[in-house]
Order: sequence, then structure tokens, then C-alpha cells
Amino acid sequence: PEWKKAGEFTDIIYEKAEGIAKITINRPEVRNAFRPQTVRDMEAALADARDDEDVGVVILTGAGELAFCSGGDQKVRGTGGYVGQDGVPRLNVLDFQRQIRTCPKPVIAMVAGWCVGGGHVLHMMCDLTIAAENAKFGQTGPRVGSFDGGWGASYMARIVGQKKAREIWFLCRFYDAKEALEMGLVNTVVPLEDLEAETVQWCREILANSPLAIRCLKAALNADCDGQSGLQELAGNATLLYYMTDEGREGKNAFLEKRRPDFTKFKRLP
Ligand code: 1HA
Repeated sequence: PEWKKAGEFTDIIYEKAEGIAKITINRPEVRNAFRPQTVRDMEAALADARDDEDVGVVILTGAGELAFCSGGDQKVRGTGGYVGQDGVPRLNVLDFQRQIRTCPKPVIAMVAGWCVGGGHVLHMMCDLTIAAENAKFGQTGPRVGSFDGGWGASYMARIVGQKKAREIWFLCRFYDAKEALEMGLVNTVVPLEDLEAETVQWCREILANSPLAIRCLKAALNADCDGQSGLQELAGNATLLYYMTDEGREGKNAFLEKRRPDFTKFKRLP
């Protein structure tokens, strides 16, 4: 596709084409590790992609062929989190995880090279993962003094099973793309040179399908794991659809016309 720049950022590249928004973490000198500003940039881009009615799917990736993302930037790790220019320690990637999870449009991780630590959790949060043959996956937390006990643990176990999740976290090994595919951690593995073309093909197939159906399915699959916040998402879609019906509109119209609502004409389906 002919990617067009869609915003000015320091730590990411943000582009759009053909109904696809692409967010590229652009810190290859640190294997695309994120600092607070990187997370802020990703949050702004994803918010834009969500709001843009022409965008139906989002790609999250890393610049270069060596890494998707190597997690939190250990060079700016302070006491209590990763420190930005304001001197405040933050774990704001957790907010971005929630944002990917609740984005009503599919987010696809496009992974070449290292995908580790907090970067590995980001790919797990994405709805789909397309991996290049050179991709390497793993958690490093217990080796570098960190852990993600949120979705990073529980959702991982939903994806790969309890035994494998404990192995990944307790041993901190790295796994190649083939092993990741066998575990169900990624959707497909392709040669590095085909990575973007394949990912875009998956995007096009999604874009050809009903956006509301996909939106409701993402919320439904989330709801199975996410408790009351998952139900809120799913129910929000029910409300959205109800607002589109004549029955839903009758209530609003009656209020505005200062009359009693007349719901008698609406069928009570079995
Ligand atoms: O666990 C959490 C969180 C939990 C809860 C809530 C929030 C969280 C937020 C974040 C995280 C975490 O992400 S903890 C895990 C942090 N990440 C890591 O432990 C990975 C560290 N990196 C590596 O293990 C390796 O660098 C690598 C396997 C990704 C790549 O190895 P390679 O290809 O041998 O390259 P290497 O020479 O190690 O790295 C190239 C350059 O990139 C080095 O810089 P240089 O020596 O040239 O100045 C290296 O320091 C830098 N670099 C790589 N990863 C990071 C990094 N610099 C800062 N932070 C990094 N994560």
C-alpha cells in the first residue's frame, strides 16, 4: 500500500492506507524498547485510528528487521517505573494494553525479530499476530527484575495453557517463530520479505467483512476473559445496535415530542 504519514511523533511512525492504520515503534537503536513518551505516542495514534471512520484495522509493528519491541527501556527505568522527561516514573504501557484490548477494531501485531518482555505482552494483547521467520518471543521479567501479572500472565495462559505459561515466565527462555506457532502464540509465520504483504492481505480480508460483526465478536471474545469490564464492552455494542432500531428511537422521539412512548408496534420475538 501507499502509506501516508498521519501524524507527527518522536518515538513512532504513524501512517494510513486503504483503511489500515499502521503504528511503528521507531527506536531501533534500543530494539524498539518503549519509554513513557513512546507509549504516549502509541496511545495518541491508536486513539486516532479508533476515531477515524475510514480505518477498519490497525497494524502494530517495530522499525527495522531486528525487533518488534524489547519491552520497557531499561536505561530509563527508575524507582517505581520508567522515567520520562517530567521525571515521573510510570508503568503507562498498562494503559496502552487496555486500549488495544478495548479498541473496537482489530489490532494486528506484525512481528520481525525480538518480541520480548513488555513487548511480548503487547503482541499478546493484539487480536492477531503475523510473525516473520526471524521472530523470537519470550518474557524476560524475572531475569531483569520485573513481571507482568495482568493480561501478561492470565491471558498468556488462555493462549498457550497453564503449563506453557509457567514455563515461559519461570525460565525466561526465548522461542523461535515455529515454536510460537506450535503454541498458538502467533497466527502464521512467513518469510521476512513477505511480512508486510501477508499482514496487509490479512487486513484486506478483515476489511471485506462486516465491521459490526467483527466489533461484536472482538467484544464477545474479550468478555469471556475480562469480567465486568468485558461485559461493559459487549453490552456497549448491544446499546449501539439498539440505538439503531426503530424501537430504540421511539423512546427518544416520544421524550422529545413530549408524548407517551408507544412500543405496541414492536414484535416480541421468540
Ligand atoms: O515487565 C514490564 C512491565 C511489567 C508491568 C508493568 C509494566 C511493565 C513495563 C515493561 C516491562 C518490561 O518490559 S520488563 C522486560 C524489559 N526488557 C528486557 O528485559 C529485554 C532486554 N533486552 C534484551 O534482552 C536483548 O537486548 C534483546 C534480546 C532484545 C536483543 O539482544 P541483541 O540482539 O543481542 O541486542 P543487544 O546488543 O542486547 O541490544 C542492542 C542495543 O539495544 C543495546 O544497546 P547498546 O549496548 O548498543 O547501547 C541494548 O542495551 C539495547 N536494548 C535492547 N533492549 C533494551 C535495550 N535498551 C533498553 N531497554 C531494553 N529493553
